[in-house]
Amino acid sequence: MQKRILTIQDYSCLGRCSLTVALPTISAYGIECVGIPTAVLSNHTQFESWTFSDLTNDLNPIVKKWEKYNNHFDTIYTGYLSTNQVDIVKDIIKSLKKDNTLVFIDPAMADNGKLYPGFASNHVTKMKELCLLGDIVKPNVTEACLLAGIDYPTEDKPLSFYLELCNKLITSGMKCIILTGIKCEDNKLGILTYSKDKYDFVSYDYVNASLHGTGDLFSSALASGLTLGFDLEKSIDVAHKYVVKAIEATQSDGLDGILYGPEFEKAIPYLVGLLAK
Ligand code: PXL
Repeated sequence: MQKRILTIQDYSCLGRCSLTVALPTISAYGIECVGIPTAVLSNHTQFESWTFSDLTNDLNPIVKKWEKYNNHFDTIYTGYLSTNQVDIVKDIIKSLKKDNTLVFIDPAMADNGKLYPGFASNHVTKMKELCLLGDIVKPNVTEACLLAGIDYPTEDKPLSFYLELCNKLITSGMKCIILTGIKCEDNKLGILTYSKDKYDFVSYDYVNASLHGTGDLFSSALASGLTLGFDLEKSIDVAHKYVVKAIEATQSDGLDGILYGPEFEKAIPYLVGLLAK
């Protein structure tokens, strides 16, 4: 049966992130991707300046038009949103979600200890409400700290710190956390999966690159793997390998991936090969 993901996030024309990476990545998994653009930006907000065309008033009318058509989604995946869009997106999830719909929330609001430009602290409060609707919430360490009200760690911390961080989020009502970007003492990067009954930690060799858009690339791949029915371990593994391949392609080209994002286009054949195995 053809799988289908609804993803709700912005379209940034320049600088690979959000819908620009979600659509092709989800398609490469053989999944139909229905994307609702929440805004159109000239480029993402890590550039010096940008245009922002707000599509908040289009969100409900778009979904309403689908009422008499096939509006079943295996997964609803949300990413970068404006603060005033969160309540609308919560209602869209509630109206479209069926018993077997996976709700995947990437809070996409902060990195490297800071909120993205344009967000104030009320964005965190709103995003927390959205995370409570998620079957899976995928924050990076900065986002998890903001959601839990814990200071961002400026030095390496033991695994117990991250277990406590995830535990706080689970205690606040979130179902399953996939925490990315954990700096480990042995120069590795870790991913912690934490739900009420268990946790799992995997670490990978550190890839020295901070490209904007890798979080969105990882989320798009992870949501796709889960939609295909892979377990969490396999979904994370495939998504991680795909992101690393994209980072390596960017580095070998010597281009400025920091702003322009990971060259995932070159990693798509590799991803398709992994999925065929
Ligand atoms: O990758 C996250 C993201 C998504 N969308 C926009 C952004 C960012 C990060 O800065 O600016 C518009």
